[in-house]
Amino acid sequence: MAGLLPALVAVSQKAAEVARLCRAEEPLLRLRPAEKSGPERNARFQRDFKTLADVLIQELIKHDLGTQFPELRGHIHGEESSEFRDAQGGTVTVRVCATPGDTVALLLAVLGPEQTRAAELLAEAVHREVTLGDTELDGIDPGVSPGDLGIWIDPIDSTNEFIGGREDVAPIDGIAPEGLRSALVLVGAFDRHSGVPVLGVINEPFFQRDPQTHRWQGRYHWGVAHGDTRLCSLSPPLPRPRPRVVLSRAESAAVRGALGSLGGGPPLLAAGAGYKLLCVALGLADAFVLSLPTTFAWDSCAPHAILRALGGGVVALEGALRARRAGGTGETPELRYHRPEPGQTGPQRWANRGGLVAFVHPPHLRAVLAALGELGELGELPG
Ligand code: 2IP
Ligand code: CA
Ligand code: CA
Repeated sequence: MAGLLPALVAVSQKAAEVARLCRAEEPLLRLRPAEKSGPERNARFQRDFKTLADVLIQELIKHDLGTQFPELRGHIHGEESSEFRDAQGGTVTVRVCATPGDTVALLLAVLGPEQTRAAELLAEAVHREVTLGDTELDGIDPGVSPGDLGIWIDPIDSTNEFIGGREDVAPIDGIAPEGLRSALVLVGAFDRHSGVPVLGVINEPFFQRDPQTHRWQGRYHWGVAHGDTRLCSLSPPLPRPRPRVVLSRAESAAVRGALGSLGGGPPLLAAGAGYKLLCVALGLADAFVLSLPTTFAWDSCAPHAILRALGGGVVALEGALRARRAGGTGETPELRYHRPEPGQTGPQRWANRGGLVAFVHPPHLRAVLAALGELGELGELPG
């Protein structure tokens, strides 16, 4: 079905524009984030927050895709609930209304009447038509019907870095360890029946700053992996002889040490699950390993489709190590996105509970599993 990929890219561009607006305009910078609690909170952080940008971006993506592709309605999922606390402590369901004026009125219910300028700026961005100057996208037919797909949205990945807003974090070996750079918009499509990711868009709203205007400029990447079709805006990176690994700061010393022993240098540390997955797609790292259950379907679906388009993939670490111990020699099964985890509630239904390994070149996956297999035998891996 032609048209879906450009639509995914267009919504990611609109989302990126809203994210940039929230960091650029004084009335929006002053909006306070809401703290997540109970099952909504990610255990990765002591305190977990969402901003109005997270909720509004998710709703605009749902709205725009559902309007263009009615077959997708009811199958567009995302990290956030559409509820946001209003100025009085009540809840408002955030959505894109029929007219900009109605959206302003709804946003004012969340923000309070004194925030008219903020509400207007946001509504204007949400209702704006996005035109893509990317004609290459129009000719791409992934050969799959929207009626067979589901969507996972992470409206802003690395919300903590988005809120912190550090602008001038120097990259180490090409990888930004933290800061705004790691805040990304992730939109992925998976096959409703098999759960395999087939289309992915990663948008970097804060890729670089224009030296003249100092405004942030973004960029995006896309991938298609369906049947025998493999298409990507990126070229497959050249493999290093020994894999360089990127890790979360939350990873244990044992895991860091085992992966450092692969010979590709000490693991690089970076914020943002999506950003680390992107680093692998860009070839800045050969593998992203996560031994903790702190990512979710919305974090990995879009980058996973791009990694598949490049010839790689994302596997569950725990399952891959188990298969390796059992002497499995075949391909390691990859993460799927269509079925909630039985017995779990809330976001935990969609957690990548067995951790993950993301790679482009299968020999790197095997090297990582061999290094961590020994740790697992020593009982030093969580789970
Ligand atoms: C988070 C975000 C964090 C990541 C965590 C994700 O998503 O990407 O940065 O932790 O796993 O769930 P880390 O930075 O240690 O990799 P969000 O910001 O959307 O909650
Ligand atoms: Ca996320
Ligand atoms: Ca998020």
